[in-house]
Amino acid sequence: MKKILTITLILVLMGCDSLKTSDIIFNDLTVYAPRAGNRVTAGFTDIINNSSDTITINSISSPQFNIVEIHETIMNNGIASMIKINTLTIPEKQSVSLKPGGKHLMLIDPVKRINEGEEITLIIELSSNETMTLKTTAVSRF
Ligand SMILES: [Cu+2]
Repeated sequence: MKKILTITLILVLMGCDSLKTSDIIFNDLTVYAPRAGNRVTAGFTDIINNSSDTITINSISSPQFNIVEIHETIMNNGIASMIKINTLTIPEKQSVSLKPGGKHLMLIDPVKRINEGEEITLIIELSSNETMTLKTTAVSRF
């Protein structure tokens, strides 16, 4: 009996490790090319967690930007300001939208001038130690 319990426990632990990143979808990933003379730009996406595990994004980085942060827009007496979020959690079978006026990606300090159509890579690090690499092309704000 003890042996069966042990085997069951191992299977459960393996189950936790077998998060399939293919179950995590970044829909409509949009990154804007920074405006001329501007060293900050924004990115938006809908993150869909189709897995049966809660996922947490611990960090996001990009070879094209020195700093990538997740921000949330908050209203204070009618004035919008942004705060940095350190981690972003998406419960199982749920989604989180990064959209204008809400949570968003803030891409700061590009390593070189980024023009419309240039490839942007985002490296997503999950708390499960898995890494996802996303690619999109910078679009114009106008
Ligand atoms: Cu921001």
